[in-house]
Amino acid sequence: MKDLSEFNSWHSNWRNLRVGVIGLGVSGFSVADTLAELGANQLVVAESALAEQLDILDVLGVPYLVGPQAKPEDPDKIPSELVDLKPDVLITSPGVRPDSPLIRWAQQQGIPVWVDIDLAWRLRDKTESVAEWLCITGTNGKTTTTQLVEAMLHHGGLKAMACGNIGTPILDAMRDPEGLDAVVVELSSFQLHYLGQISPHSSAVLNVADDHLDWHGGFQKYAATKGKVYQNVRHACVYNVADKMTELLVEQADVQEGARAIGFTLGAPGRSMIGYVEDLLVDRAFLEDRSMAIPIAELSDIAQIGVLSPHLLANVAAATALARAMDVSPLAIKAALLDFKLDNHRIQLVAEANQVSWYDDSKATNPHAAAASLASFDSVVWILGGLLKGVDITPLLERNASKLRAVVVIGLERQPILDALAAAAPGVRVLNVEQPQNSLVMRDAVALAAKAARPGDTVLLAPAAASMDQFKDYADRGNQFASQVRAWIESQQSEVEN
Ligand code: UMA
Repeated sequence: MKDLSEFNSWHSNWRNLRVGVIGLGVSGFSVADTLAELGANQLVVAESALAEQLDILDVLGVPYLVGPQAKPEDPDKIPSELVDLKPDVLITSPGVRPDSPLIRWAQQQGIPVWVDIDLAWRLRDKTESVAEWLCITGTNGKTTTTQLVEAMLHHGGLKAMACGNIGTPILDAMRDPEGLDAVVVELSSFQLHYLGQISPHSSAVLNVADDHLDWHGGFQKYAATKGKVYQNVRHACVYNVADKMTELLVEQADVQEGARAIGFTLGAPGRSMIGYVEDLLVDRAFLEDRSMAIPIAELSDIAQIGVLSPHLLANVAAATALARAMDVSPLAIKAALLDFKLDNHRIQLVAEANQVSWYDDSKATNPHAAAASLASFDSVVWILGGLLKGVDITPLLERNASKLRAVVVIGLERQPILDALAAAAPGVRVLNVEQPQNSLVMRDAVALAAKAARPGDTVLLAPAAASMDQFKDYADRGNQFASQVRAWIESQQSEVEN
C-alpha cells in the first residue's frame, strides 16, 4: 500500500497517486476536476451523472464509468476497470452508504476511503495564505449557522467562504486563486463518517437528535460521528449547554493544547459561554475579565432575521462563539446580524389571511427541527409526514399535542404516523390527504388545513420528515406549499368578491 502521508500538500507529486472517485454529483465532480488539475491517475465510477459533467470530463481527459454497472450488487462484482486501476485510495461522495459493495470492497482490500473534505485538507496550502477552518455540524441549524459565521467574518474584514454540505464543495474554496482567511465548513454526518484527520481552528456541534439512524446504524454511532468534528481542534470547541451530548462529545475529543470548550445557551451564560441576559446577546467567553460580559446585540436586532424561535437564537449564539474565536469584534457581529437574511423554507412567513398565518418550514426534515418550529407558535394546524428515516415521532407528538388544532398528514409512509398520532395525541383531529400523488398532495393539504384553522392559528408546514417520496426536495415541497397557499387565499378572495 502506498504511504498516503506523502500526499499532504497541493505541491505533492499527485501524478504518483491512483484514485477511484466514487459518485459524480456536486462533490464527486469537484474531486475529479481537482485531481485532473493535479495530474493524478483517476477513474470516476458513478451510478448516474449529468451529461454536461461528462462532457467536461471528456475535455479534461478524465476516464469514467457511469451506469448501473458502476453500482455493483456485491463486493465480488466490482467493475474490472476499477480493479485494474489498483487504486491507492477511493474518494467517495458522501451520499454513498458505508455498507455499499464498493466501500466494503475497499475495506476488504485495505484501500483507504476519503471524502472531498480529506482531499481539501491536504490541499489547503495551494495559496500562500492558508485559510483557517471553522467546522459546523449538528442535526439542525447547520446551514443557517454556517451562513451566519460567514457573514460575521465578512463584517469583521476577513475573506471567508461558506462551503461543504451547504452546497459549495470545499474544493472550490481551496482552489480560490487569491486564497482565503477562513473557510466555514458545514459538515454532514455522512461526510464526518468518512473523514480522517483534520485540525480545525474551531468547531461546533449545534445539537444531536435522531436523524439518519438507518444510515449510521443507531443513535450512538450517529452521535460519535458528529463528535469527530472536535478532534484536534486548536482554539474553541463550541457546544450547546442545553444538549448534554454535545458537551460529552467535547469531553471525549482529543483536542490540541490550549483549545477551550465554549458553551452557548439561551439562558444567562456562565463563564466561557455566550448567551442571553434579558434582551441582550452577551459574550462571557472571549474577554480578559470573565466576571464581566460584553454585550453583542439586542433581541430586536436579531428579530429582523425572522421569528425569534429558540433555534434561531441558538444558531446566533453558536455563530457568535465561532466568530469571537476568530477575534471578530462585537460591533462587526451586530452589523452582520442587522444585515442577515435567512434562506427560504426556514420558518418563512408565506401569507396571512383571515387572522391565520401560514409558515413554510419545509427544511424541518426531522422531528428535532419540527420541535423547534412548533415551539415558536401557540396554536397550530400542522402539516406533517414524508420519509421518516427510521426515526420515531411519538415523543414529538406527546410534547406538542396540547397546541395542535389539527394535523394534516402527507407522505407515502403514513401508517407509522397515524399509529403514533392515535397513541400519543388521541384527542387531536387528524386529516389525511387521500390522494398522495405528487401534483395534488399539497393542494389538498392546504385545503384541509384551511378548513381546520381558526382565527389566531398558525398553519405550519414542518413535516419532521424528508420530502423525496412526494417531492423533488425540501425546497420543492416548500415552494408547492407557498404557491398552493397563495392560490387558496386568492380563490377565497374572489369568492367573496363574487
Ligand atoms: N452515487 C453512486 N452510488 C451510490 C450513491 C450515489 O454512484 O451508492 C452517485 C450518484 O449517482 C451521483 C452522486 O453519487 O453521481 C451523488 O453523490 P451524493 O449523493 O453524495 O451528492 P453530491 O451531489 O455529491 O452532494 C453532496 C452532499 N449530498 C449528500 O451528502 C447526500 C450535499 O449535501 C453537499 O451539498 C455536496 O456534497 C457538496 O459538499 C446535500 C444533502 O442533502 C445538501 N446533505 C444531507 C443533509 O443535509 O441532510 C446530508
